[in-house]
Amino acid sequence: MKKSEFPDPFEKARESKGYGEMNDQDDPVTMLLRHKDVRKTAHNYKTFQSGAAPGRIVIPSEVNIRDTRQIPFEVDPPVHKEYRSIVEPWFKRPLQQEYQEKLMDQIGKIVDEVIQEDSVEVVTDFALRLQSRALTLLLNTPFDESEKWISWGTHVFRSEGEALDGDKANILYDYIDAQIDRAAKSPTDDMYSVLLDSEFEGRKLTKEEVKGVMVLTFAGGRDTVINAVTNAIAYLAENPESLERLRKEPEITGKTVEEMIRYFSPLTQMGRVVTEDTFVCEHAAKADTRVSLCWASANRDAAVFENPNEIVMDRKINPHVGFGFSHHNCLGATHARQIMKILLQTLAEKIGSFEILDYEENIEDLHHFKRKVGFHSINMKFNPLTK
Ligand code: HEM
Ligand code: EMZ
Repeated sequence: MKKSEFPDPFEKARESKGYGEMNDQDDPVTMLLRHKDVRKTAHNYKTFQSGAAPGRIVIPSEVNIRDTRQIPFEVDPPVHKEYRSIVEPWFKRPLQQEYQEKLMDQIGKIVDEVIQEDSVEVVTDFALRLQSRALTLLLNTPFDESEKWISWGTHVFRSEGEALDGDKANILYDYIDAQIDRAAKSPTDDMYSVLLDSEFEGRKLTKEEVKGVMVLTFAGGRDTVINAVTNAIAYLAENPESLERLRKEPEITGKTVEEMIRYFSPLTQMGRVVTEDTFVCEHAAKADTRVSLCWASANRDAAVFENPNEIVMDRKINPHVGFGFSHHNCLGATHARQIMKILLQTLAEKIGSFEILDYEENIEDLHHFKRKVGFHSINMKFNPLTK
């Protein structure tokens, strides 16, 4: 099997019964595996809520390491809409040309930094660096802050062994608290200051609410982006004809980005808490238990996608749910899409070929399902394009 191949562990369960089951810290999860059910359930916030105890809809559950409610992720309509409309314009800034030019500059520099090296560990030396530097644009904070974020490693809540790590989480919480205090004392035009000055139902957002938005911005856009970037590079390394195609047909880049998000599905699933006894796929789901919307499985559903296990770079119709579905759809998607688009274009422009030297896969253990989400590490060589 190719190193950039990501098998679908859900196929059998999806086709036979439509759901899977997993245990997570004694709080079991019924996983919805079909595209249709995932979309329907994402809509139905009354029966399947996000606004449960902070951390509970995340799998693995973060209830033991987090009290702060992430906003707007862990609230339901109608209040979700109020919060979302406050933050939405800020998250659309990546559409601005100036933002894209800065991102292009950052990504061009990172490629130039690694192109001469004998061996590059893509997760840490490329993807984490790129993600952290790009985040300074989204937050509108000084570039040098990225050095600190890089030192935190790929996941802000998990240590290298993948276990949830409360001490590590506290580093992020303390950092964000300090940044909020700083912005409250002397505001700038960064995201903290803009949020502190925002109006919610006729009052300013509280520090705790601002913290909720900021923790989400740091946590939600971290390993997802890192895996998307790393997996895309691994794919191009093993499929040089695809790199060549991006060079010749740059107009398909947007479609290729969507297809990579579908195929890699960097966020496997997200939970909801059941508010009343109900059924999912003819399976009883009791009040106060959890279901999950398994984006990764929905994205391989053969009822919706032809050749679901292949990357079709210019796939015409692509209703993937890699960025979620319905009102909670990913706010960071504009930023993530720009990163991926500029990355693919920059690689096509500068790189002739890649060599994969060695690697260690990152396999998520979902009890009955084992899912490859990316790499713990992957050493590669980037060879320049000679014209
Ligand atoms: C929500 C995936 C990058 C911030 C979501 C959801 C998914 C997702 C599936 C829906 C969650 C749900 O319904 O409960 C991804 C993927 C990414 C990515 C695959 C990268 C390839 C980012 C980035 C940021 C971000 C870069 C910000 C820095 C958010 C926020 C929400 C969200 C704030 C919550 C929106 C709401 O509740 O209204 N993301 N995400 N994400 N994501 Fe992302
Ligand atoms: C949460 C989540 C957000 C969670 C949209 O997804 O991403 C996860 O990686 C974090 O651990 O806290 O932010």
